Amino acid sequence: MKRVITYGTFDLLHYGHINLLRRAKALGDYLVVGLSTDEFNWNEKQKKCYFSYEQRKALLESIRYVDLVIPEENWDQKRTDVHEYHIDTFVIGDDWKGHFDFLEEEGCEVVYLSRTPEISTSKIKEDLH
Ligand code: C2G
Repeated sequence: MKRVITYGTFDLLHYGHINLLRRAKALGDYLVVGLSTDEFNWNEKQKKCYFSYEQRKALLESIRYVDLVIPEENWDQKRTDVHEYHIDTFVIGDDWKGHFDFLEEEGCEVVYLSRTPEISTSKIKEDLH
């Protein structure tokens, strides 16, 4: 049983997110998603989400590729999450390339996947505006 983890805000869920989650799941058998809480988003990423944590969690849990959703409350929890959830592989979009290589020290494979071009939550908001 190969276990994979990824993290994100996943606000205004779109096909770029789905492309990431599908490829992340394809790297193993079980996918955990660390979902950024509203507080973490605002305090650490200056993101104000359209959907609340609970709404974003419900959306993610309805995706066939996602097996478990946990809260992402700080930048440091990844080091302990990979042990607590027995993670083999950490995956995230390559906009984060290099940022999480330290997880290899925890015995975790680190994979950066290409982002889906042309789509982002901020682009959706701009276009709708
Ligand atoms: N993503 C993608 N293609 C896009 C948009 C997003 O592949 N067009 C990926 C991102 O690279 C990320 C995931 O989808 O892996 C979630 O994106 P965001 O919700 O923007 O996540 P982010 O704010 O980057 O949070 O600790 C890590 C952070 O919580 C990551």
